[in-house]
Amino acid sequence: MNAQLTPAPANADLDAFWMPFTANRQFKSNPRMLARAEGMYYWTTDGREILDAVAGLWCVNAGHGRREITEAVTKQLSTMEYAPAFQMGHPIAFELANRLAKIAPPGLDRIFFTNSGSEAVDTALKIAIAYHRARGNGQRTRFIGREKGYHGVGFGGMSVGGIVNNRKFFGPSMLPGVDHLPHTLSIEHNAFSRGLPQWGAHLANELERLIALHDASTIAAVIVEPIAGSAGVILPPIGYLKRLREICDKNDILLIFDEVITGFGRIGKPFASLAFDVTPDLMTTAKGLTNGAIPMGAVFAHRKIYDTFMQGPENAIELFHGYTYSAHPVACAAALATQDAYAKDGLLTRAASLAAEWENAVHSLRGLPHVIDVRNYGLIGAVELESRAGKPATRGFEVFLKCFERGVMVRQTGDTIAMSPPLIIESKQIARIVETLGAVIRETA
Ligand code: PXG
Repeated sequence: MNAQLTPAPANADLDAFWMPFTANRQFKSNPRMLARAEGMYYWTTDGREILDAVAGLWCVNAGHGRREITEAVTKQLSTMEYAPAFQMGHPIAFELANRLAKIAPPGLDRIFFTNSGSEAVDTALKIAIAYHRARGNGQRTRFIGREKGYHGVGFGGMSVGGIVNNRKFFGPSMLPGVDHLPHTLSIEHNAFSRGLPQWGAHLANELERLIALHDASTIAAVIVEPIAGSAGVILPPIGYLKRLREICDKNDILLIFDEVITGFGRIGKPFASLAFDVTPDLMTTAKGLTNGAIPMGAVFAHRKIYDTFMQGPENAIELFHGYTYSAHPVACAAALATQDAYAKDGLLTRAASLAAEWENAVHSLRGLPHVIDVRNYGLIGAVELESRAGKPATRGFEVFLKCFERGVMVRQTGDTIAMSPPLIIESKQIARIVETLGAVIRETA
């Protein structure tokens, strides 16, 4: 097994790669290099086995090294490596859209392909504005996002997002006309809630205040993650999403769910909107769409939105938007094989059967030193550690590093440790993640 591992580059060779969302100097002084992956595990360049508690970055839902995906990608590469999707088509793009339409939330059966979550978000925002314009409401251009929201890093996603560090360095280069709802994280009211918190549905009513301020006639859409991931796992209080839906309906405002992390089985249903029984007008996805194997995103649009665009001269392009790699054949092949794998192994609902065990496991960390909250839903978990005075995020980072040294890869944002394992996880691996994290937290001052 070790014979197949790629050797780590010499330290001097690490300079050229400007790493994304990474402490480059820290990393390059002590690199953590992954070389191979299979099932629930990575192996480092020096041959250590690492249990993957985050599905890569919330994307490898069917586990690593799925042979059926590799085979589909290989076959597609050797049959037709690329085909344009502008004024041309290729069969598996339509096949994939039809497959996705079958598992989509009710009515959201028109699919636009992108290459990432960020592009899916920017696409959804543009569709929202153009939709209102097509209905004669060209003044509806504002967006309402949410504090602590993460919608990728394009200018649109950054603007509707609410993570301070992702915004403050980029000055005034934000979309104009964006406002934000308050986030729903309240450790004061909801610490150690199991599943959805009881307190906080009323925070949705803040949307009415923003509508009163800007007037509904200026607002195109509200965009939220049903469960926020990047900001450290923030759950919707019971009733919150339904209330947002009601207010949007009353005011003819589109509701966009960003399901880049919640999509494809993460919380025990194909999509969070199905789990929470709230249907948005547009839904953004990526990550689990291809099991992370090939970059791809998709926007699911309600049929009424698509139909609104299908007017005017027959030969007119209805939406002036798209990417060279929209519906890339290799990505389509990867996505189809991924959907087959999910169906074959029942992965789009497997998290539901593991949720109680997962919940008990992560909540067993309650009571350990500095643990101020534990949050969970489906196969998502988070442990919030008290920040060290004047040194935010250092405790979280130390815990992340020590877990990695002991062979478990978790994700750290600030002082929150987030977990989102592949949906193929077994009981003994759940136990190992929690034992390792618990031991590390116990010995981290
Ligand atoms: N929306 C949401 C809700 C996301 O979580 C994106 C959009 C952007 O997707 P792309 O494919 O452009 O990265 C994301 C991405 C983390 C983490 O640790 C989360 C993401 C990316 C990297 C790290 O929580 N989510």
